Amino acid sequence: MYTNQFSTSPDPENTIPCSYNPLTDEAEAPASDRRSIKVILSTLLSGVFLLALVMVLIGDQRSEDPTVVAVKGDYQPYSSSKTSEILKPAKVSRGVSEGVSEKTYRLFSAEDGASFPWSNLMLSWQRTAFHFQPENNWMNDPNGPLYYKGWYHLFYQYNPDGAVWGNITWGHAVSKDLIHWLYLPLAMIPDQWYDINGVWTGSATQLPDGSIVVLYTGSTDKMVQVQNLAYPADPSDPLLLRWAKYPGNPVIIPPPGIGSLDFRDPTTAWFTPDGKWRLTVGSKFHKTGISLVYQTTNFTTYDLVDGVLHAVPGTGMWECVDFFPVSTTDENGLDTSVNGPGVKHVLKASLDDTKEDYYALGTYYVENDTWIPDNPVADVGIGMIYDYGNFYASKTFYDQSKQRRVLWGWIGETDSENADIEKGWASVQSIPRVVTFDHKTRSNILQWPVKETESLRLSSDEFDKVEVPAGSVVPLNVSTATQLDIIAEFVVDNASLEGTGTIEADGGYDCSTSGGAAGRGALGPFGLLVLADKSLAEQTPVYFYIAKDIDGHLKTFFCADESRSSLANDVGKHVYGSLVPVLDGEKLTMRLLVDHSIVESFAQGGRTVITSRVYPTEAIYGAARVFLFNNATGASVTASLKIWQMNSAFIHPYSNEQEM
Ligand code: DQQ
Repeated sequence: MYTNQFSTSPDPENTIPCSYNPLTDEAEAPASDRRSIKVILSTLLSGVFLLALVMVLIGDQRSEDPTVVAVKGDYQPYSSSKTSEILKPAKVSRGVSEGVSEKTYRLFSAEDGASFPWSNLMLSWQRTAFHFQPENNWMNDPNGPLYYKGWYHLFYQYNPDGAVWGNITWGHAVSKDLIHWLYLPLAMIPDQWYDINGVWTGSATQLPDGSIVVLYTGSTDKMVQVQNLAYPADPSDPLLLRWAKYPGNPVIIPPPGIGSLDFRDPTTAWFTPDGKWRLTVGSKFHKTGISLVYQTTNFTTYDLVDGVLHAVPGTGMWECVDFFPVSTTDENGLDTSVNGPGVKHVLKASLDDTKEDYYALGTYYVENDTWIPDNPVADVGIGMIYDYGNFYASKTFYDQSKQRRVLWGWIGETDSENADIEKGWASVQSIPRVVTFDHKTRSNILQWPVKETESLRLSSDEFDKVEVPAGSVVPLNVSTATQLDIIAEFVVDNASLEGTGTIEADGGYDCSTSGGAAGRGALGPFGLLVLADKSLAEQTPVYFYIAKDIDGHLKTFFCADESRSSLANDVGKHVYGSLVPVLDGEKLTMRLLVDHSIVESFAQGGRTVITSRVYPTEAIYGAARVFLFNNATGASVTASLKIWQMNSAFIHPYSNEQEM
């Protein structure tokens, strides 16, 4: 039976049964005092420690490389006087030698030539108005989201010292509605040997009596990844301002054969019929991504379950695994412990190698703690991605107050690190999205901005059945265009869809390799240009492309093209997207949330989602515009839209005097 009694002094009964082994002893640690995973896995895993050591060595060599700029705390702000200098390309790595995915995009600017002369005006415009971001400094993964005593809590990976990854603590904010936020004091800082190199990603579990436990990864004094337990120091405080770390930490250490740099990000726990809680931790053996399962009755002692929840060869390290049920019979979200008829389980892994959040739907077999994908061809890491744009390390939680499952993801930067330092912040969280099973396709999830987003809608403009002929751009007259919620519906004329004149062998279309919105096909691309200036020198197209095979079969793609999003030469510009299922009788629909430098785009009710991170230099403030476009050669399109101006969210520090 579960108990939630964590004493503040270590209880010998409840502490882990073996002492912590430092990194150098790891390879030789006798297995006798720990449970081993399946024999076959143990064999496969034995090489991982060596690999981890090699990674550490590579990391060390990097810091001696004269082309590497080691930036730790002492940052040189980007100054406009330097803008005309030819900057030598420089590499920098943050996180990799510590054993997490790369946390920097680029240090300086253009790889060839002068950096772009960013002005303060341009940089300040980039700050978002209704996405969550800290007041300043660096943020990455969302951590431990939960609803408690009337408040939504969001914790996040945060560097209180600067706008780059490092010194990772848990930032903390609360909200009544997932939109307006109050910044609270830091929840947990790296101050113990078992997390001194970082209070990394973790999850919260709410127990049936309403109490909360948090498990998070600590990077130890020896940079070993261990799992630690924390809990509210004062559970009567709805703001959960003070957190206690369990004195017996770490509660889980890397098992034999698992690399000490490859063991992180515990999930929310779920309760199983045998009276035990289970949770999973991401890892890898060689190039196979895996999720290990632990069971516990008290959250202080854990047993490694034989085997793995799931493994997919070739997918590399699995970070930030998330595992939760969805209902196949109704729209409600489900508590993490729910299983049985009418339930499928989503398994999501954030792929360290590609920085993408892959998921698949499948069945969880509690009797042997395995999860089997519905469609092995679209397994985790090789099939569907939550968001084809800039969105990583995501996490869901069950909102018991509204019976829904809510997803957050980290939207990172793709400008230069120097620009981030200059503007004083880096990264944003996505709009919280409700996740449901797609009852129509039955093969994917749907993501949709939480209903509360609509509370920010101000005035709106409606455009009914606007003709957008092949090869045209149509301006839409909206007052300002930097904070928008857009709903658009597109109808392609039937003659083009059915006619033989539009047949092309482009069934193998791919958003990323297609030449973007400028690449013309018979039936696409068509859609919206947002964050565009009057001359269209800057524009971010979000669009559909219908590909028609020689057999007349149609496939629809949903894409976003950043390649002309900025005149600056020192920002990332990608074309993202994927196939979007469109069922018989459905219209083509998209919803876009435009918030300064972020565009979150949802197609067909959230079947395919793309987040764009863009850095316009001209299409900012009052100069930003919206257009319809149709770059198809053989199809006329009619578009109907409703465009709301969006208010700014109230996101401020909490003060004690504040009325809560
Ligand atoms: N971020 C955390 C890790 C996690 C990674 C460190 C994913 O726990 O694996 O900041 O972005």
